[in-house]
Parts: sequence; C-alpha cells; structure tokens
Amino acid sequence: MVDLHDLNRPGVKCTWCPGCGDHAMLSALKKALVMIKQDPEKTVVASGVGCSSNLPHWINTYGFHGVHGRGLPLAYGIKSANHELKVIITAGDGDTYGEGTGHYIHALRRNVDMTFICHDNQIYGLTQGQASPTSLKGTISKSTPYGAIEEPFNPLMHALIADATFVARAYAGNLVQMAEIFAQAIAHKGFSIVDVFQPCVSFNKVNTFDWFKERVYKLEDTKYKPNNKFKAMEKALELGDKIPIGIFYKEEKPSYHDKLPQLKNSPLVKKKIDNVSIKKVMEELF
Ligand SMILES: Cc1ncc(C[n+]2csc(CCOP(=O)(O)OP(=O)(O)O)c2C)c(N)n1
Ligand SMILES: [Mg+2]
Repeated sequence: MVDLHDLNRPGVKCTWCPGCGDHAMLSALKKALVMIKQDPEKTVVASGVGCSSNLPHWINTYGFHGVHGRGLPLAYGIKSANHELKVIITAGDGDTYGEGTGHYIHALRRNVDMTFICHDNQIYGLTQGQASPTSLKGTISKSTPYGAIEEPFNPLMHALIADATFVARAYAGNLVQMAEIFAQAIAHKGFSIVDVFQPCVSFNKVNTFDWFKERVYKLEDTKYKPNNKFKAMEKALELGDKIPIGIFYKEEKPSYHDKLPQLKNSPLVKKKIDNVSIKKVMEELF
C-alpha cells in the first residue's frame, strides 16, 4: 500500500499558516483512511478553491484541485465516470456554502456516494478575511467593518432538509474524534457531509480554538441516537453557549449510482465504446 503521507516530496511546500486547524484535518483524514484500510490508489480527493482546497496536494491519493465552488460537481463527474473509486471532497465554507451552494443541495438530495468534508472557518481565508456564509451575526471582517448583518447559513440543517443520509460535525481541536467521524463518513454508502469547525488563526479572531473549547460537547457523551431526523434538526439548531459535535443523523438508502442500471455490471470507464462514433458527436456539437 502506498504511503498516504506525501508532504515530504521535494518541492512540495504546505501553504497553511502555523496553528491552522487545516493541519489537524489533514492528519485526521489520513488517519481515517488508514483506519478503514482504504487503498490510496482507489481514492480521489477533489476540491474547489481556498486555503482548505489546497489539501489534495498533500495527501498521496489521486487529487483534483478544481475551481471555486465547483469541488462537488467535479467529484460527481469523477464518481460518475468510475463509481469504483472512493471520492472525497475537501473545501471551504465560502467555496461550498457561498459560491457552490446550488451544487451542495443537489449532491445531498441525489445521495451521490461521496464524502464532503467542509473546513468551516467561518471566513474567506485565502482572500484574507472577508465574512463568509457561516460567519456569525455581528462578525467584524474586512467586508463587514460594522459587523455582519445576515443570518449565518446552517449547513447541517440544510443537509437534513435535503435528505442527506449522513450528517456530522467535527472540531479540529479534537483530532481523535474527528478521525473517527471521517472514517465512518467515508465508509458510509451515500452522500456524507462532515462540517468541521476549523479555527483560522490569522483572519478569524472570534471563532478561535478557545472559543470552541468552551462551547463544544460530544453527542456521543449524551443519550443521543443519530436515527431521528427531527431530533437531529433540534441539535442542528443548537448554536448558542453549547454546540454539539458528532454524528447527528445517518440512514441507509440506495445511492445515486445504485439506481442507474447502466452501471450495474461495470463503471463507465470500463465500458466498450468501439461502436460509438465520437467524431459524429463532435460534428454535431461544433
Ligand atoms: C469565481 C471566483 N470567485 C472568487 C475567487 C476568489 N477566491 C479565492 S479563494 C476565495 C475564498 C475561499 O474561502 P473558503 O472557501 O472559505 O476557503 P478558506 O480559504 O477559508 O479555506 C475566494 C473568494 C475565485 N478564485 N474564483
Ligand atoms: Mg473559509
């Protein structure tokens, strides 16, 4: 099996700031893939644009660094071409809940068998600190000098409403629990989303490691069971002095590709297409 840790290649330099929650997320992702014995050669990590979206450069799987807000449709294309691959998307809150919101909702409702991991630092990090869709009301940032006046986007609530089959939240300050959640999300058949509280130490001076440490509590330490959508919604709305982390909801359902009879015996990339004239199709298009 290939070594997942690929940061030591000559010329490969990590661009994340010292202390950024992204480092723990990368470690947790590698740990999770090892935990479930996932073959790196059958794994693709796709992304959009942002600090978080640079992750595929530093893990020894296949990777595709896409364009802003388009990590999910890109991953969906990869999965459609070869559904035998394990597809993971790592992207930011701005990228996915801002520029890519439409893709988020449709990936959820289609139950495409992929895992989306959001580096939710509640800020546009790479562009140096503008408010993002998940910035809390009142957040002072470069784009909201008098405080954000909008309600924040609730990624877990949207996921539940759009019929997601695995909905979770992790905290980058708890690597062990985060790796366990990632492992379960990646092993899940269907669309899994893990929104991760990932402190940005350079541009978000509100939602710091200390801020989260005071507030987060583990659902697994309570009597909570992740099998009731209404209870999961109640927990998704708990964003005050105490904020739950863990698995909010999961259920088994056929995935998008399971419902396509054309893909039953082999993935698209293994189909014989000798009888299809690409030339004719190209002529029709141009
Ligand atoms: C179409 C488009 N619009 C805007 C940008 C500029 N841009 C690059 S990264 C980024 C924000 C990324 O924020 P987020 O997704 O939260 O990731 P983070 O850097 O915080 O990890 C923006 C607006 C772009 N590259 N492409
Ligand atoms: Mg961000």
